[in-house]
Amino acid sequence: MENTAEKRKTVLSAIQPTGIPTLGNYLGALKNWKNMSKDYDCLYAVADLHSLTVRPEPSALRKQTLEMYALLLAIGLDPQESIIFIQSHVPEHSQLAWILNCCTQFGEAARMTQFKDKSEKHPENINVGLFSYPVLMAADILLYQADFVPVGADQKQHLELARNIADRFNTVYGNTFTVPEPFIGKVGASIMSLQDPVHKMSKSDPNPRSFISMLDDDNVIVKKIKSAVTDSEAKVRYAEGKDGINNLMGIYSCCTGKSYEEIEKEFEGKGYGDFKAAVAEAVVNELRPVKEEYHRLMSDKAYLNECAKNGAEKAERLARRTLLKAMKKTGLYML
Ligand code: ATP
Ligand code: LTN
Repeated sequence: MENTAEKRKTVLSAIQPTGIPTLGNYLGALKNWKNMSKDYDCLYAVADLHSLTVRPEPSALRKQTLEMYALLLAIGLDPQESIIFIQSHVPEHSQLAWILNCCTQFGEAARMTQFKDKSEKHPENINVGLFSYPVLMAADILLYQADFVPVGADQKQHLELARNIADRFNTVYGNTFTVPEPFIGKVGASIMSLQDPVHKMSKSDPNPRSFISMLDDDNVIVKKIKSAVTDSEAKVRYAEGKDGINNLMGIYSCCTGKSYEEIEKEFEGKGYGDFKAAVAEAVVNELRPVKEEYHRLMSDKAYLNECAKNGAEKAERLARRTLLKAMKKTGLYML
């Protein structure tokens, strides 16, 4: 007989409230969050503590945190089904992060490419938070004994570090944490800039034509895709050296579910103009319901606050259990 009582696996992920997410964030991460919410016990957080590493203007951080929370609901995450919360509302994250800081080697944190990139880009503010950023991320994950962590390809190194920290803690103090696996979707894992398709699409790119924001108007989306960089071959096919077309094919594939082969067939004998028009239409159709729902939710702040409060309470119940276990194992004196 099938064992229906088998425990479902746990999924955790988080996104920083550093601005309206891009199509890259959506196809690389958020869309998988939604897909996984049916089959797993999912927790999704707005990582506001992580955003402090770039010292945002306080009123902007406050506003963007609520906006990001609303967007998570707008993409179709159901607060009854998944636990959706704001990281700083669950103090256990910071508490476990300190314990894990003491299980992380300086050298391994110094190897993180995101730390090196961000330090280079912002030499005026290389703070210790930026350095221990991935340790807080490990705490987010390990607190909930997460089995899978859906993220874009750029987060793989941070996930590797979280696994090493979990392993080390388990070896030194005895089995405490589940060692998490990254879940990186194949096609959307790295959506590239529309203007410079060898670099990832990023919401902090100074050129707004390089990215599509999830809340861009339909006509803006069409314009941005029309002006996307391509090549001179004028043939829709996935191949090395055709970064612009490969990227648009990836976007089209994520939005329509079609394979690269099917896309090549569909556009056989057609030019880039037709292809770009189809990509734009697919993206517009994909984002339209999300935008509508987002604007509806943003006009009901009381509902959003209520959901965030319930989410934090549910998350804290789980987090507390793991934190106490870790505290006990490390020898902290407990009453
Ligand atoms: P920023 O560009 O402002 O530094 P970001 O756009 O990378 O930030 P994050 O909040 O750091 O956004 O990432 C949220 C999630 O989106 C992560 O899982 C990350 O891997 C994923 N992601 C970010 N950019 C892309 C992209 N271009 N393609 C696919 N996934 C992405
Ligand atoms: N650093 C992540 C955001 C993040 C995260 C997490 C992702 C914070 N905590 C825990 C997965 C699991 C990023 O996407 N830039």
